Amino acid sequence: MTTTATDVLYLKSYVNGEWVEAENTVNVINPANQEVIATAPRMTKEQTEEAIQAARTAFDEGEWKNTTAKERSNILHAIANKLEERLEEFATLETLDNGKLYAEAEADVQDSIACFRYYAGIILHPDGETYHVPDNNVQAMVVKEPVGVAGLIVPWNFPLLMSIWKIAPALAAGNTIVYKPAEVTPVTAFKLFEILHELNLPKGVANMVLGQGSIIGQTISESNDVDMVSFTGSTDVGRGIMRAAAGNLKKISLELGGKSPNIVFADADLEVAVDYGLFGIFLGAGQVCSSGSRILVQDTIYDDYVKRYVERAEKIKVGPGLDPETNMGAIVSEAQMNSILGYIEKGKAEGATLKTGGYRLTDNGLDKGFFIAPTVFTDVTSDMTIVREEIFGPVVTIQKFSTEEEAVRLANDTDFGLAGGVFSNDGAKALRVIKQVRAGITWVNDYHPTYVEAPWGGYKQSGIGRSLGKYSLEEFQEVKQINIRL
Ligand code: TAP
Repeated sequence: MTTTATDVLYLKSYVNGEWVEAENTVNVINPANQEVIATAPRMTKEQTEEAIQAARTAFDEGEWKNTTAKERSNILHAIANKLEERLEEFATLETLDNGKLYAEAEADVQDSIACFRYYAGIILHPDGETYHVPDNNVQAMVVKEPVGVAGLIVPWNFPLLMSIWKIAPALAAGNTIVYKPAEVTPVTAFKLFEILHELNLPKGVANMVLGQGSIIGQTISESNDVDMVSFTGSTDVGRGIMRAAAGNLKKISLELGGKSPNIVFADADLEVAVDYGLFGIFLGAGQVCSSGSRILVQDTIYDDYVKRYVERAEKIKVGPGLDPETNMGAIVSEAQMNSILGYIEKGKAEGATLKTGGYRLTDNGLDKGFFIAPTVFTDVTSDMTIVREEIFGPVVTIQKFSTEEEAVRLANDTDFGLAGGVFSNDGAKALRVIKQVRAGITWVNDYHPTYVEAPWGGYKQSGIGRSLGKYSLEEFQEVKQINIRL
């Protein structure tokens, strides 16, 4: 396997069944070495509006919404099959584009395939209802229908997987889509649309617009011709989308940021808790919405936990994602790296103890890429910036608690509510505590596994609505009552 890209790819957008270019382009770089791997068009507001119109016409006048569930299921299976044939190509490109480990990218492609197959299956399940009304001469029922034109806006941390989490249920439900990947990671999006093009989806059903969020994402969110927006990204942009969506009261689904607690009780298996404490934050170099970025450890084992944790963090080998020796990959962009380094400086300035890491790595050939050493802070207080704000990088804080009540209070002392973990060998206590954690995605004696069958999303400022499972399909559906006089 090579560790660099060979050919520069020339990406295009995809509108109404045609490949489309733009006047301006932007270079897409490999964050492990800053080599240009692709050039991508920067579409304009007008071009975005054309894509929206294509989706609108395809929904209102095209045959798509009258396809049977079985026909759409077959298309999703066909996409999954093609992705499977090209798994290595997709995983390699994802690694080059995003900086993550090849093994992580490979798992993302496998999860993407599973997601297409899941929605190909679930769309065939009975989903209507009948209900009783106080009139025997009326047959009453509920049916599900597509929402219409769905705008799908995704971030750069799981470029392919976050896209598929939206595209699969949106198409399964019979919507037409206008999809915008993050500008820094558009490569696998383009490759996915090669597959959709080969499969001859009806014109206008699936449109992809490459470029800047402030133009394309904003246009989609404001458009009166878009019926819903499904967004994954930062809480601030999510707030803006909610405001923009108010124009035509479009349906919204927001998967936003997190600052998730990972609680370790003294009766936990310490090695397991350290393992998952590390995996919880250093997977994807901490650029994961559900990262366990606040570890809370019971006072009687605190010193031991911190010692073992720091020793293990210092053994993590950071490097290019395609190098099989690497345990943690690059930061996605220079801007993101600088933002993380800024948080580290704030942590130091506000009085936290930096136990390890805290700097950009430049030795051993890493100087051309964006790499940060795994970083651990202790002696933190709940009012510190590094405890309150999502850093989205390989930076963890380890805080001490003494009682169960204090653990719950600290865990919930955040504006976010995306994820959380509890480590304990007392099953009743673990369940009691996890039930009190105000978050949508939780684990006991585990961290991060994600199942396509299960709802994914947050409480509080971590979002509105749920991805995955039957829940996501429902996000992309309207519910209609039909009453028939007999
Ligand atoms: P954002 O900056 O919010 O960007 C997400 C997407 O929104 C990108 O495609 C971006 O475009 C676009 N965007 C930017 N400005 C916009 C606007 N005014 N209107 C509409 N769209 C706009 O987030 P990010 O930095 O890519 O990703 C990191 C964040 O995503 C973190 O907060 C993380 O927690 C969150 N995240 C959450 C989840 C879940 S499931 N909750 C999963 C992954 C990530 P460009 O960047 O291309 O300009």
